[in-house]
Amino acid sequence: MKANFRNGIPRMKKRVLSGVQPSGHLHIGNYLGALKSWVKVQHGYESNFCIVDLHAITVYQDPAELRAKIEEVAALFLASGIDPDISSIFVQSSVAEHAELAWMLTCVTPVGWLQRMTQFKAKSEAQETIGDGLLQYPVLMAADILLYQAAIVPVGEDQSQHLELTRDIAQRFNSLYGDTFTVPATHLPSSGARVMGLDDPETKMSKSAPGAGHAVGLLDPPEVARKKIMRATTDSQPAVNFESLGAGVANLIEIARAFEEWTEERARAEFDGRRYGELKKRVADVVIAHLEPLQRRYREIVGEPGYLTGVLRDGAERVRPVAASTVQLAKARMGLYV
Ligand code: AQP
Repeated sequence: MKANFRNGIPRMKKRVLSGVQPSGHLHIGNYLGALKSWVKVQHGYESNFCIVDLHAITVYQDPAELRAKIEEVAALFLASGIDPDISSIFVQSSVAEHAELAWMLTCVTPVGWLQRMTQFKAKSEAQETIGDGLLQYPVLMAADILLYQAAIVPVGEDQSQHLELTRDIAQRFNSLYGDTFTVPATHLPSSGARVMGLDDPETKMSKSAPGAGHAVGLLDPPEVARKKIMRATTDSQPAVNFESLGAGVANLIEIARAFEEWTEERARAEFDGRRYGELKKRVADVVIAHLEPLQRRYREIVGEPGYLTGVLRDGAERVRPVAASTVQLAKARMGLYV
């Protein structure tokens, strides 16, 4: 493939950047909203996927648990099908330029833009004292993306507002200091972009939400996953009616659709008229059929001494030159001493 150049940095393919916080155990929402898309896009783009530990510490994390979760998330990237021979998998804090660029971007970001973020409002409500990091979270996210001049960012729908802000920050920087950053596009999956909690279909499925029946974890044993799905909140109707789907039933159908990549017609044929007990049983079968091979691969990966450490080290080494070039360029554009 012919190389092209942007600001003197050689490019072979357009880039993708996305990440997951090691802030809890990953769930099927993280998989359907993000990881599943990453596995697809990695074949057409130069792909960088990171474990965003600097984002996770915007709320308190137990240090020993954080370390373990970073490794768990990295192993789940691989078990989901991210191929380390074609994609770079790395830990955000291993590449110092993320924090360096974040500071430069903080200085061009009006505080009002950050105070409007719905995630900031929701997460700060639960805190006794609101750390500045929670407010700055989307600026760090913008740095993650702009550092690699990413053209697309595959995420779940909850991150759309942060992506919009990333574009605003890139455009503001480019207009103040000259063309520096690629303005990235959001890439949402056609189904599974917003998986809702099983216990409360009005709230997004989330790693950090309390409640044993809230989320199906990617590492939940099959019988645990089945029990959670069988207990999912539905409504008082007896059977599925596509003309008036309640939120809980719609969520269960969406989960099965997203795993199986069914069209709406196929989903209708599968579920219309089914009693809720049957619907749940079928959805549980679908979810378990996808989780079992993923969990097998996960066990193989964590059972191979040194493998994960090597993948993360190689990934960080691969992305560092691009990160360093972008930071040098941004510093030069701003008049900092280079
Ligand atoms: N419920 C969801 N449905 C679809 N996609 C989702 N994502 C998260 N929840 C859902 C997508 O998963 C990726 C990684 O998310 P994150 O780690 O950056 O944090 P988040 O978006 O805040 O996800 P959580 O699970 O709710 O974590 P906590 O509780 O720690 O905040 C992103 O692409 C996200 O869109």
